[in-house]
Amino acid sequence: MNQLSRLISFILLSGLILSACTPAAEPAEQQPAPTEPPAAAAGATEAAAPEPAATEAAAAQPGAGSGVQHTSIPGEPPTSGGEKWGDHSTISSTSPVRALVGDRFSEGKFERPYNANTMDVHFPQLDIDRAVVYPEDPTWVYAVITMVGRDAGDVFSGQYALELDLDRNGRGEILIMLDRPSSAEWTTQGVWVYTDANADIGGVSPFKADSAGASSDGYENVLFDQGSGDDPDLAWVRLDPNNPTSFQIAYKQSLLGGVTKYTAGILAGTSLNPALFDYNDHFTHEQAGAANPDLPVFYPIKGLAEFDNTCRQAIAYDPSGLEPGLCPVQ
Ligand SMILES: [Ca+2]
Ligand SMILES: [Ca+2]
Ligand SMILES: [Ca+2]
Ligand SMILES: [Ca+2]
Repeated sequence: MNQLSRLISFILLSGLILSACTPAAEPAEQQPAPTEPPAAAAGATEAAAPEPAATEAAAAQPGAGSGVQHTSIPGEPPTSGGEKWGDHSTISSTSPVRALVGDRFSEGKFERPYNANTMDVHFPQLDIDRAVVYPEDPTWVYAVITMVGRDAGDVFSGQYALELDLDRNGRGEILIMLDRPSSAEWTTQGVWVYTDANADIGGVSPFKADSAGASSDGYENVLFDQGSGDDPDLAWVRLDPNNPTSFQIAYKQSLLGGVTKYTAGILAGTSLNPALFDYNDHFTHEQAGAANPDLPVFYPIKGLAEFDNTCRQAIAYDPSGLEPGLCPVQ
């Protein structure tokens, strides 16, 4: 081999070594995180515990939904009328670490705004006090949700949902979900609208715990993601300018597809997972636990904690009384 061919061989060999080494030397590609939905939405495909770390959702939220061009912004909710309903609270109880009323897993009633197992921390920001829905406006439906309070940091550090049952059979069709409402102005940030496109929520019996519902994927369809969707103005949230323990939701009448009579319920939790509706079809009673010590086999709350819901309120009609989960008719 002469000098020239040795040089060429050296160059070729060097090139081969370099090209072989180059890919391995490059750092692993970073996953683009900012567009990821919050933990609750990301968990939609997982039948996991409903309490993914709230701090993960916080990291994902800022910036999401920004830059959306809005053309229709909600106004002021009415100050009178509306469909009102209340929920239990244990905050005034002289004996904490329990909820004697309002928590009945087998019937889909939850009153457990406490930490798991010890139940010695009460979360006022997860304890629903009352709600009102104003269905009269031709464009917007307004809902005002009042919690027992804010958290120790004076914020609503939870996730909240308004569940709508358009055909009043107990199986919800629409879930409007909020992640830690904090804006004084109407915003679509932190607002999602889900639908149950394959109508599999509730198992055999809506509101009743039954294992047949465990295969349900819950609310699997994302109709609206913080301003992304066919209608960028579909659903909004803001803090209630008149009450520090309330926040307000506005959603378009058009979301209801012409339905004017339906039922609505509220849920609150450190983290809500649209895939786990109905919650009592995705846990056993043993796993979920109970808030009432009168059920010693299941007490205290375990896998399903930091969680509250309300009965279903009839919106804009007189209920028959047969609607599953219906609030007591007054
Ligand atoms: Ca409550
Ligand atoms: Ca339904
Ligand atoms: Ca069920
Ligand atoms: Ca579904």
